[in-house]
Amino acid sequence: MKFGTKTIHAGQEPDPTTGAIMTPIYQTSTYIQASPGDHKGYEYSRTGNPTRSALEKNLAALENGVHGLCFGSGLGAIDAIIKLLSPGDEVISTNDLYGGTYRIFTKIFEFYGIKFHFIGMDNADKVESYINENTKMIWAETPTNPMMNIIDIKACAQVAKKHGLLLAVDNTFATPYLQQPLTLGADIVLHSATKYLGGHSDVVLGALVVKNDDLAARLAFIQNATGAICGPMDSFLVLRGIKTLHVRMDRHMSNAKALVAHLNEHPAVEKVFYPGLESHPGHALATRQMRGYGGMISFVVKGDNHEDAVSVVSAFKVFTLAESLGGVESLAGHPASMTHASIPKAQREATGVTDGLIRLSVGIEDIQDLLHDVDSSLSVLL
Ligand code: P1T
Repeated sequence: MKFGTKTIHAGQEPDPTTGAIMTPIYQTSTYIQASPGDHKGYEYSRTGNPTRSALEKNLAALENGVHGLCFGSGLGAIDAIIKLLSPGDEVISTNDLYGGTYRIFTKIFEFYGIKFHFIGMDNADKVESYINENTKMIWAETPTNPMMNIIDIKACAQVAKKHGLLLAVDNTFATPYLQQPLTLGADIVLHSATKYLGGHSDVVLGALVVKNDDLAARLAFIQNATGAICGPMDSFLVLRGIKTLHVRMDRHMSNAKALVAHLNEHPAVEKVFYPGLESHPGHALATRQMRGYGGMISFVVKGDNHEDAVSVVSAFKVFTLAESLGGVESLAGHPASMTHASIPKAQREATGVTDGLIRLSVGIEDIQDLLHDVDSSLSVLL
């Protein structure tokens, strides 16, 4: 099946008992056993639930993987990945990443003896230079949140293979429509399905997809043993959202393209970060690695100061000032004080997350309204 058919059909069969076309919300915690161990494939909903299974199969197909595993949030999924490691193990991670990922690494897992090296991942040789005998994993997020840097998945996968490491890729910003990390050699792909996969800002959910059976079994053990699963209603909402993923992404991207062109010429804007811009350092790589450049844009207001950025994000009328991204509605955020506030100021500024940076999650509204909103909000600075 092609991608736009998989979104609608993969992992989903008409319900065997009623013929219902849509996967039912199996709102049950447990399942009958005729005698101990004699059941129809499900025994307890932490271990497995048919609505969650349909979503897990669907995501495995979209990512060209074999096994999907769903969790109560993107961070719940990240937590499961790091639990593959032991005290003393080391991870090389991009230094430009979602603030909550930085927080779970430094405030939870460092306490359990895992060491993280946060580095710029513009070059796979640089990644390789941080490897020592304790290194077990490379952690990439691409495009990065919020600076829209592009990391070469194939080159990182080669380094990971050479040294026997796992490569985990957070594919939240790209979605499997634009980029399939497993096909490029990654071992684990991670999603905050809260974002584009769900697509309607009505659910929090996380997902992993892998190809390797042993790795899947270890992750399924962690999923069941630590219990950070998602419920059937939330699984249903993400399954429904995914059916329109490819259609939504095309519109997110055409709207983003028009906004980028406009912002790039705007007198109140200092710099625009979008991999579709030819001036973006990751443009050539993004063109090779992705089907399109996505719906996320970051930009710095002229003068790069906190007050001006806050006045602009507070003036939006169609864009809503809010955490999160990837929904049909346009959202604006101020990373320094919102999504990336958990990263120490000096460290976040070193990666470009300055006080004047604004992040836009471009929705699928009419582009004229979005352009008008950006213009009138930026006019407070002119
Ligand atoms: O919010 P949750 O579903 O737990 O997913 C965490 C997460 C993981 N990875 C990336 C790239 C993310 O952007 C996120 C969540 N991000 C936001 C809430 C945000 O506004 O950036």
